[in-house]
Amino acid sequence: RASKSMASKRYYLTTAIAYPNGAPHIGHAYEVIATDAIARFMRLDGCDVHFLTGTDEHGQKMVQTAAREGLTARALADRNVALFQAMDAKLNISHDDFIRTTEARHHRSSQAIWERMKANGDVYLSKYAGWYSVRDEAFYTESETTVGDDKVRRGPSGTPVEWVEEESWFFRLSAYQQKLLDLYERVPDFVLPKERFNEVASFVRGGLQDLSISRTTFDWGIPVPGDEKHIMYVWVDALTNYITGVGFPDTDSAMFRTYWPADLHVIGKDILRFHAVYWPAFLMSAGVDVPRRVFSHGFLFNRGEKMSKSVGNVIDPVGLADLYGVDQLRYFFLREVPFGQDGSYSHEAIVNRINADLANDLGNLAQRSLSMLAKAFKGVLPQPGAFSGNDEAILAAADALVGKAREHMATQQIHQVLNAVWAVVADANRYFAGEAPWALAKTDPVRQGTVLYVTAEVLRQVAILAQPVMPTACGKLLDILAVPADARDFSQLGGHVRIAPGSTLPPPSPVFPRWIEPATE
Ligand code: ME8
Repeated sequence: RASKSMASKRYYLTTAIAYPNGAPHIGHAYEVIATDAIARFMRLDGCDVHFLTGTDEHGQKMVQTAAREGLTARALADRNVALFQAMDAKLNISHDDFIRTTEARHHRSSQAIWERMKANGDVYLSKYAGWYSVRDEAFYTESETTVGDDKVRRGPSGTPVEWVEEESWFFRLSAYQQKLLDLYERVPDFVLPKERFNEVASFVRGGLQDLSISRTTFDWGIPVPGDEKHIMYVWVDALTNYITGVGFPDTDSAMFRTYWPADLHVIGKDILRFHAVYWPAFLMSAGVDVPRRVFSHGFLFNRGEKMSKSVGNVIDPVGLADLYGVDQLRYFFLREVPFGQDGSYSHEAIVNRINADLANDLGNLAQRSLSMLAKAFKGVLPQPGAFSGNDEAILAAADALVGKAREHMATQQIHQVLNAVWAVVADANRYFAGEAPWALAKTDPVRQGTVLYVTAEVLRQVAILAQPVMPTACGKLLDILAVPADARDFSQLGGHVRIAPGSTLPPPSPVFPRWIEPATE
């Protein structure tokens, strides 16, 4: 990692913490890849980044799955957490911390937030009687449920609900309606995308009921301080991970003061209500600043179908990365799916991106221009002659990229960053074809050298900008462009720095191989 400078802007971002009741699926991979690309982008842009991910290990879903598998919840968590960590390593995720909610630091933190909410008068004992979905770990009002033809009562997400009736501690969520609406008013991009924000705001305008925040019928969780027969509702403890990760309850610690409030929580659309309603309400009650933004990404479907074990199309993300390549998979997810919308993936769509965008557009341009350089100039980047109008135009397009990328990233439009970069790659291909440097070897070697120089400079800026999405492949491309390791961040973009003439490039090797369909019997 680049050393953290005192002057740089700090940036704290998180993923949701996954339930380790099973192996990680494609949705988990998608979320952590997207968040990783944002983290890497902010680091390359000079920020002091803290990136937290982890696992959400308590709750009834874990207890039920463990029982079905003949394990303790703890053993189930330990087994699956290892799979999440292995996935993160495989996918080249650059998180700074991995939190498990079963850790002692998190118990302390959860009990501390509870005590603060209670001291503020927002926590009281009563009785809960209502519907609960174990799969969603969520309480639903009767009117949110429906009974299907199969006689099963289900919640709004389609998961079965069961009747729960027990003594419970409650959080006075009803007292936060106006405060939340004020927050939404004050911070108009508190939730992105905008359409999701509108849904949240109208839900809150519809009125808020107090929230049951403890359970007594199982004991896998964090005990309620002072009333140990209750354990905390799993979402109270889960959301709190975001402050545990920066040292809560030690609010005077350097960590907490540096990084809280979080700049960005990246989560899926199914859990937006927890993050945009409950979480800021808990924090306001506890006297802790609210996060700056919640970004709700869409769901990934296999060829448009919802993934589920029963459909039998759950695909192991580690297997996909082995098959297509880690950077190829990262690129596919982030280019193919507009961030914030649902998307689908299929073998054909992945192969198309690998071959069209990576192997053809970027890979061929690099390979053709750099092997011509190796042959005609012995790998030494020539001093360019005077730039023509075409040279100036393509350089200007490359120079403008960093500004566009920053603008898109300010609202997490990762796909737009890639769209902008690949628009310049397409321009550069047209430029290269139009200038036909192969034909200049005999007639005008200086002009040939200039075209190759300009192409190498465009490739340099493209490779630097695509690093957050494809760290390994772009690192390789920058290696063969002989760009020093300390000259690969975004301060090197925009045109005030150019690739150094006279530098010797190592022999080029293809960075983006074509996908060749294996022969079938
Ligand atoms: O919800 N496509 O955990 P989780 C894209 N523990 N994203 C998906 C997805 C899909 N098909 N399926 C799930 C939980 N996700 C809680 C979070 S945070 C304090 C606690 C996303 O393992 C989902 O939206 O069910 C969520 O953001 C993340 O994966 C973890 O889901």
